[in-house]
Amino acid sequence: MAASAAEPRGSAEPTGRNHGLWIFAIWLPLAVIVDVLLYFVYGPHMPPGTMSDSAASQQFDIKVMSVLAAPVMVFVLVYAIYSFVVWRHREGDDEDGPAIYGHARIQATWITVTAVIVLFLAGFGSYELAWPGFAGAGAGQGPSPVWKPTDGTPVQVQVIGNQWRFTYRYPQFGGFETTALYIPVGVPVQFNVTSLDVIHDFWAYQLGVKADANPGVNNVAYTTAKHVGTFTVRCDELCGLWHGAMTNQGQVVSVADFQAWAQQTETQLASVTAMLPPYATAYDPTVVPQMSKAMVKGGLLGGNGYYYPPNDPSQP
Ligand SMILES: [Cu+2]
Repeated sequence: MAASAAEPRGSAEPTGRNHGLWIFAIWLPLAVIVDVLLYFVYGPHMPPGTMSDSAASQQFDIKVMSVLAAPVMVFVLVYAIYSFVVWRHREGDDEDGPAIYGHARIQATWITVTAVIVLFLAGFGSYELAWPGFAGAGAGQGPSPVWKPTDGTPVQVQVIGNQWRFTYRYPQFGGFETTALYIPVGVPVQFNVTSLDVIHDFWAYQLGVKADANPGVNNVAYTTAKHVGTFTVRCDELCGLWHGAMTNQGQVVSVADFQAWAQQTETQLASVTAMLPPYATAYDPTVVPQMSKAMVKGGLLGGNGYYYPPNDPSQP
């Protein structure tokens, strides 16, 4: 009787309720439900879809990160709501809630859980950077890619950024250049991304491909399309007035359709291709004046419509 009278007035939990256990018991089922919904219900609709192996791999990464992040978010919300309900201020109660500071078990749990999550994400992220098929996850790898597709010879597509549109050259088909972008399904594609002026960024959303287009640099990105269809290309680096309009659509088609299109276009554009600079991994527009003199002298320039000069240091 005396003990109960001596108990601090307004003590939060005269019954000794185990708050940690309660919060855990509320959090656990909620976290499991949210994770299952995220992975299995929303997951298949997460960006950027599954049109290519790199896109599918990115969607998987986002699913995994969501499944790891959601329980943390749920814990924050459960803890906040629990605090509002259980530890809210009551009339005549001037005591603080239970202290976390100096609580060894809570501290050890906090450090362990956060360390495991961060270290797992570091390992997972490093591995996924090289995946799928260790071909670099659809990102630009610079001029000498570390990760290359191992299944067959890639179809080469050069992406040329230019204020304000992308054009595409196909070196395996005579190097013709066009504004149309076609790639075959089921075959590795190597995008050689460069620019003629400022920095652009080739972003083929549904393919999960994204690579900076730097003048004078060849930035290589790989992907393998998994099914036919249309994808959107946008410039994703602010590149001037009409940056927002720098977009076009690409097509993933069957291998036979791609071959037919490429061969037909090669024939159709042959006379134009003859006026282009020879295919190179990068072009340097700043050499125009010197080039022009040489080409005028050699009868190369004038009516031939040279569009941009080859990056050939041996030229005068
Ligand atoms: Cu651009």
